[in-house]
Amino acid sequence: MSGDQIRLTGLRARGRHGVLPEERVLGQEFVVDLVLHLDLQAAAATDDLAATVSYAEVAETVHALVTGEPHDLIEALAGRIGARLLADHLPLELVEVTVHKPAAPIAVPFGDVSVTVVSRRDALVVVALGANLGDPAQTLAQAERRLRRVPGLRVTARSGLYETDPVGGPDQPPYLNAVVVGRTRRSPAALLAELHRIEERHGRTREVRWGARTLDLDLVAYQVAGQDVVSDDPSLTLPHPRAHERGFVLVPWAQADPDAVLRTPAGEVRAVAQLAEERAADGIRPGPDWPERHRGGPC
Ligand code: A4P
Ligand code: MG
Repeated sequence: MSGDQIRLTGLRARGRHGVLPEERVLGQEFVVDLVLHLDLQAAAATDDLAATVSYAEVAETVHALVTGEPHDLIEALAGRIGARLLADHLPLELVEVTVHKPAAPIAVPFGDVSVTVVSRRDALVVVALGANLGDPAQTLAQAERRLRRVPGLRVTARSGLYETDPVGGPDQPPYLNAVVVGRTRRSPAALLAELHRIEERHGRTREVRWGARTLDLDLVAYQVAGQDVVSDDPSLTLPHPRAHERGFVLVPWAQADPDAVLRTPAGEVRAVAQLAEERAADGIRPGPDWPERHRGGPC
């Protein structure tokens, strides 16, 4: 975790949470404190609200949940607040929600009672790797190792290497492609920045779109609770707008995760294995084995 945080404390609202009938009728004051963990480096450098989370919006969400549907337990309220904040705000990696109930029905004198529930993001992420210049097998192997070292990303599966005919762009050599699947607490934007950093370490420059390259890393999909996060932002479109029609992504992805699903741009949720089958004849061949890491080599 980066250590960056936003703290929002003392949010007060009347709610009807509790197990006693009078608590449901009369209601009482609840106080919420939040610690939001997220990477604030981009916001600090750019002064751009889009790179962080609006605490005003967060406060309104919390207010609506405290004043809304009653729960028996403040634990449940705290968990609900955490889950909603993670769902609404992709940059959030971890949320600590403390709910105080200072007027709780306790028969002896007391100062305060509170619970703290910690909710963590655990998204599924799919990264497509491609290379057709230099030594593509070594490049993809190094890139895969670098992905394993990205903070907050846990690689859970990788496909084999596939040799694929180039799609689009100028005349160029065949590609080696692969797909890596993992779980992450990082946001899509933070992951894309990590992918770009890995590409740059392999000398990737962006001259010809769809042209030959030492390394291309695309964020193909980012799924929360089994559902694709959708973004039409041109700098980060999710799911990747061409993934559903590209055999060089679909075939390795289906091999790495046979149960994967993908939301197409038309809004249909399709099995990746089936999409892959439809594209399997598009110049996709099993490639070499992943190269062994050689001692003393660059990594
Ligand atoms: N961008 C938007 N959304 C995303 C996303 N989900 N993942 C933006 C990654 N990048 C995303 O990408 C161009 C811009 O797309 C970036 O500024 C990024 O912010 P790029 O990597 O600079 O350029 P590119 O790779 O040429 O474009 P793109 O759109 O990623 O191309 P494709 O569709 O990935 O095609 N044939 C074979 N056989 N194998 C290949 O791997 N790859 C391509 C590239 C063409 N033909 C190929 C292969
Ligand atoms: Mg790309």
